[in-house]
Amino acid sequence: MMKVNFSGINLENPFFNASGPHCTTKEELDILGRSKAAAIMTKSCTFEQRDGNPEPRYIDMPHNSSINSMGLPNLGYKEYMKLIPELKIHNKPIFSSVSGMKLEENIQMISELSDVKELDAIELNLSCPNVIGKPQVGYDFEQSVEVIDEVSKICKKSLGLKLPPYFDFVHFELMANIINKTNVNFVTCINSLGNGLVLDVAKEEVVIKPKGGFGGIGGKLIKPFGLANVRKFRELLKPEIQIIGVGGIFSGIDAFEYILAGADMVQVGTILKQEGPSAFQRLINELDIVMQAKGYSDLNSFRNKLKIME
Ligand code: RRO
Repeated sequence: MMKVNFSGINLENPFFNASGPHCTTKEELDILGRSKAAAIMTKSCTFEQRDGNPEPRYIDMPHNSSINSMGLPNLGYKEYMKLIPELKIHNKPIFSSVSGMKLEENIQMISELSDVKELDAIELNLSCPNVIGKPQVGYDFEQSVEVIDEVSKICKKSLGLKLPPYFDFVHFELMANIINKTNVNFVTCINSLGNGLVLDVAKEEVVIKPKGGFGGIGGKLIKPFGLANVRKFRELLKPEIQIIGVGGIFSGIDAFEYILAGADMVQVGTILKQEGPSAFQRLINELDIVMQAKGYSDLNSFRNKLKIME
């Protein structure tokens, strides 16, 4: 009833984890494997292992939202190359998120990951907001053309791009035109809204340590931007490019909205951090209830069917 075909793979339901919380270590990834998530995504990897930024670097905010400046803590891509075959025991598609500091690193990591036969897809992260001195590639259109061109030449897996949130129609069009000229298979919209600032009024202080308190905002607060990016890219991208929606999905209704706006699959970040992997079963149940109430027997019955006013 909730089956999805994504990049030629059949999945049981449209939910899996966003690259971010609960997907860095083998233990965390195995727990995801045993959950109801339809696929497993690994934390964005870099060339070398990284400890990330100083703590506190993640804080829950009211209204199921969050701020983070993790700074890409991860085991390094070689370790994920070893882990991926072990994760196949869970019999789920495996996505690897890659976030090199330089083009050469992305090329090296993606060409080596392409040879891991148990890996199904690569999500190239063009939108990490939290590495000091490294602007988000997805906001630099010239650099994006170069990276996407080079990477898509050597990637032998289904290739996706994790995009930052865009706010202006001109920028949506610029990025969609770049992507439409390549053989990218999917885009993931959106990463956290970069460089928000959250304050603790009692202490008259910022709530996270890195970057003077500036960090990526995730969760409910950013859902309207996630929906807008999915909707706009669905309008502008070639139909064969699939879309993963992410940003503020806390309920089956949120997931319904993303699919109505055009998403093929959906990911969860903040709710996974706050509720843990049991969230997947709850989300599946809730989406099922919405679909039954509306009389939809599958996701295609309402995907990308959002109405606008004449
Ligand atoms: O690790 C992080 O600080 C981080 C990354 Br790579 C990202 O893409 N998005 C985010 O909110 N945090």
